[in-house]
Amino acid sequence: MLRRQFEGQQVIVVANREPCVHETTADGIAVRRPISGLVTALDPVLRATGGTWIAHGSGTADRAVVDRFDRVRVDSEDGTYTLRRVWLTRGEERGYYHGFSNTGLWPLCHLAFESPRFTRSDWRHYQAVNARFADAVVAEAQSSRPVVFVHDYHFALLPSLVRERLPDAIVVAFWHIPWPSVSRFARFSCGNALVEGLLGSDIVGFQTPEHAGHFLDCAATIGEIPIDRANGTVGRPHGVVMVRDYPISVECPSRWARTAPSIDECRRSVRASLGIEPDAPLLIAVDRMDYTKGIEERLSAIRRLLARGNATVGRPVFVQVAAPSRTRLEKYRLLGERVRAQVEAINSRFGSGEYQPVRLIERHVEPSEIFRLFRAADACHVNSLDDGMNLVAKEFVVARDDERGALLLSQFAGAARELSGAIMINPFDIDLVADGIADALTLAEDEQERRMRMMRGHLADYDVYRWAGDLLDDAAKVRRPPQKYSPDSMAAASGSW
Ligand code: ADQ
Repeated sequence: MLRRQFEGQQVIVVANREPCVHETTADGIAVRRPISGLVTALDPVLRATGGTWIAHGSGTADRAVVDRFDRVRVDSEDGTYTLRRVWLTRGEERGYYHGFSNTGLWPLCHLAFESPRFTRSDWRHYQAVNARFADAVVAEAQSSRPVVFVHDYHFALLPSLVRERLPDAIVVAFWHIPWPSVSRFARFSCGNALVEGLLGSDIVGFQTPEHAGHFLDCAATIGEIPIDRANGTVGRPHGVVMVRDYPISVECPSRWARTAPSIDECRRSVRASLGIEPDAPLLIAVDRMDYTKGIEERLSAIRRLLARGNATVGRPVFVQVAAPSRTRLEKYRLLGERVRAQVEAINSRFGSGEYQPVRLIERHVEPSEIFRLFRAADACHVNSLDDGMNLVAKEFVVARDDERGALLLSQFAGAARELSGAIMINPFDIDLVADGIADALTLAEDEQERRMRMMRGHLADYDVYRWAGDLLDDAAKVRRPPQKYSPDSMAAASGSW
């Protein structure tokens, strides 16, 4: 559908993270897939539509493989597209990425009780880098009306900057993380610039209706902007902007599940490689090492559970895969140190002989290996304190073609709206999380099957192609002569969507 829909139409994706990174190694240049929910979701979509992905060139060998236009092909059997790299100076990377985006906007948007920090210099870098990426979009555009798909909190200003220079472009912005309430958003004193920047789009997409509602509330505080809440539309000089939720998803069926060994083989080989008993109950967690993911809270709950000596759970093993993330930021380095110390403390208190209750795998793990872990586990635990969606929860469900296994899911992950077959927990209540882990590891087989079947049925209907299809399908309807705002045009536009 995507291929047909966009035949002859140029799709340009803008995202900070590139879909593949070239690194210099002792054996030459190696290609690495970065750890990012955004890349997981978007790469299969761009393979289907073709087009250009514009991203920050962050790998040590990225410059060595591009042509004179800073482009490199991304090839696979499912399709090819172009990666256009934008180079940032150390100062730009520090100010725009580590500073404004990850020390300011990330904690502003996630309710994980970390204070956001904004500085004027980071804000200037953010503005400058958004302008640099707008230059790249204009340079890559082959017509006056490309579809420009702008991703995430790194580029809130970009839609308006593109609109100024390519007024007829179809601009779709997708915000992968939560959008905060008006009162929280007010902590950033130049917030209106972000809202107005995003409103340069034709569509502004969020993960949940709640986030879309918060965004409309923030737009309403600017004044003089006509907003139709019932239809989720905002009138702007270039036309009517649609603001609504498009819950992101994963491939279903998944190529990784299709090519994985049988469940029995995964259970056997994973337990053997971890050196644990063949029938040990296994709980798996897969996260970026980020304070929003509730890793410390999970470890506290595991400690609580082990301290209770719950006989029904036997001798469980908890595998925490934690990919290093944003390690240049002290908050993230300190989190890693605390997590390591917590794991050591739990293992020395509750381990004995060969038995180590917690295994921490702190590195990049290939998707094929992650899927083996999912298939070997009795339960998967997503403990986010706040999360736009959380794809790990959905990956676990698509990995379980045996319709077994229990999902323990934070009520504060966007995925909780859809995956009603999960055991829901409040990650801030350590005792309840400990109860939830025990429940997940002892869930009756017929109940596992009932819940899994329900969630798998949902994901079969709402996979990542459906997400992109819905967004881009709505975008395709914008292929009309640019429409000026009037009360009538707003009603007409919302009716047709
Ligand atoms: P992220 O915060 O990056 O994404 P998430 O949705 O959980 O989070 O996706 C993480 C991805 O990285 C998954 O595909 C997972 O399998 C993979 N991954 C995690 N640890 C890994 C490791 N050690 N090695 C290799 N891969 C690993 C942001 C938002 C989310 C939103 C996504 C997509 O914060 O809320 O779901 O974007 O919109």
